[in-house]
Amino acid sequence: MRYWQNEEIVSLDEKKAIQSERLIKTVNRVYANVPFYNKKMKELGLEPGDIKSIDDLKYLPFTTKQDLRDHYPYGLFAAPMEEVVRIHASSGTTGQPTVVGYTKNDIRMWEDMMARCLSAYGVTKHDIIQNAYGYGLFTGGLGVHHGAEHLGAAVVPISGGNTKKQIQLLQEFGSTVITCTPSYALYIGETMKNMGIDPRSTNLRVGVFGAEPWTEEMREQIESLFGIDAMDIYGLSEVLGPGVAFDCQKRTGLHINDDHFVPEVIDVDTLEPLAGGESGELVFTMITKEALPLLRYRTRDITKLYTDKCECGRTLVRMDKVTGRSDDMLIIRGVNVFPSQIESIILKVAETAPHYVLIVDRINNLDTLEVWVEAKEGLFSDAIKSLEKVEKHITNELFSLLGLHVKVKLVEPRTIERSEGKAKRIIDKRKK
Ligand code: DLL
Repeated sequence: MRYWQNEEIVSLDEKKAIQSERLIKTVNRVYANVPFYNKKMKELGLEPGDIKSIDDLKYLPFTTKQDLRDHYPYGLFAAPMEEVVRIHASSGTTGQPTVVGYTKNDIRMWEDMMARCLSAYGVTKHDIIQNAYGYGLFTGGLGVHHGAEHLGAAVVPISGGNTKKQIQLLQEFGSTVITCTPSYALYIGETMKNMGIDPRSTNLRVGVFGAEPWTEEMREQIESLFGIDAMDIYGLSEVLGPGVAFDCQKRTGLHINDDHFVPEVIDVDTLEPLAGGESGELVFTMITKEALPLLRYRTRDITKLYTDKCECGRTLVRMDKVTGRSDDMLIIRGVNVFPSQIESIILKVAETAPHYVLIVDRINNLDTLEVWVEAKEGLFSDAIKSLEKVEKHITNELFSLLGLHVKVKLVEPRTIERSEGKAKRIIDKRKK
């Protein structure tokens, strides 16, 4: 078993001591340097000295994406601009982008966290990493890049898109690792097949996939498509970028780098922290960042935490694979539906391809949900009957999972838009 750092395996007591010391430092830092936190803490009647250990985390104020927007662009920074060496931003489908900053030490910590993830996946300095996450304001490209170099691997900074070139380099550069969104990996594999190239014929052995929710069924499809290990990487720009949490070889949830990012899962209604194993919104407190150490940042990602020991030996707490964001959750006639639930059904159906989109509308004041999913080659040339049979099968499966009647429509191969980054799975016609 390969660990990058000793912090991954410290005892829980040691961990608590490290977290407590770092939290106290951070609280002092934001109280002194960020007027927003100074005001919030005073409103709660809190002084930095009241926070004595990590157990006091629950008394601190929450931070939301809206708070970042209200202080756009640099209002929540806790370091002076002369110490900030990098700025990223998340595009945000609605409203202003969210701007995040890093000092030199922050960048060093980020490199370390990324190297931790890569070594847990079994990547070493002998690997050639084709980095197909987008370079730019998005944290994916540069985040993975620096971590890969720090590990000592050779990184090919191709960025996202340019699929033919990706395939050419996969073949000619002998890349052993690919890093991109899971939906883009599927697209690359599909394009290879269309070009008559066997996706299993390259030197690839590991894929590092994240930046969007993906199911275990999707993992199996990608693994068998390329003949690789498909590993999960989780992160968000407000906390760091890629490198917040990672799959180990045991695959029993993602290890959170909790010596830097302390997680909580809260009940979205009461905002009270939940016990391990209970599902709620993931919240992070960044205890080592200098430029943007947010207190109790509400991610909107829905997951559970596991505190029992992992067989890999790491004592880093684990979280369930993130299968949805609270803002991706559709409420259809009162039933909560996550796109990942639908994905898990569709990907089990042999006659369909793993490309789908959900179309939500409101007709006569009633919410409707249609699932458009691509049929595999050949199904359309068969009798209409077999199309109907597959549609009916998926409808029934979805009904037994969700208790909801969903209209399923099989569409011709290659008619659903492919993604080179984060896939867009939902078209909500109610939001015009
Ligand atoms: O997506 C950072 C990243 C880049 C992670 C490359 C992994 C790989 P944002 O653009 O700020 O940052 O989007 C963060 O994406 O809150 C989740 O909803 C979702 N997300 C990220 N990784 C995963 C994952 C990057 N492995 C948002 N599984 C997060 C599920 C994920 N959802």
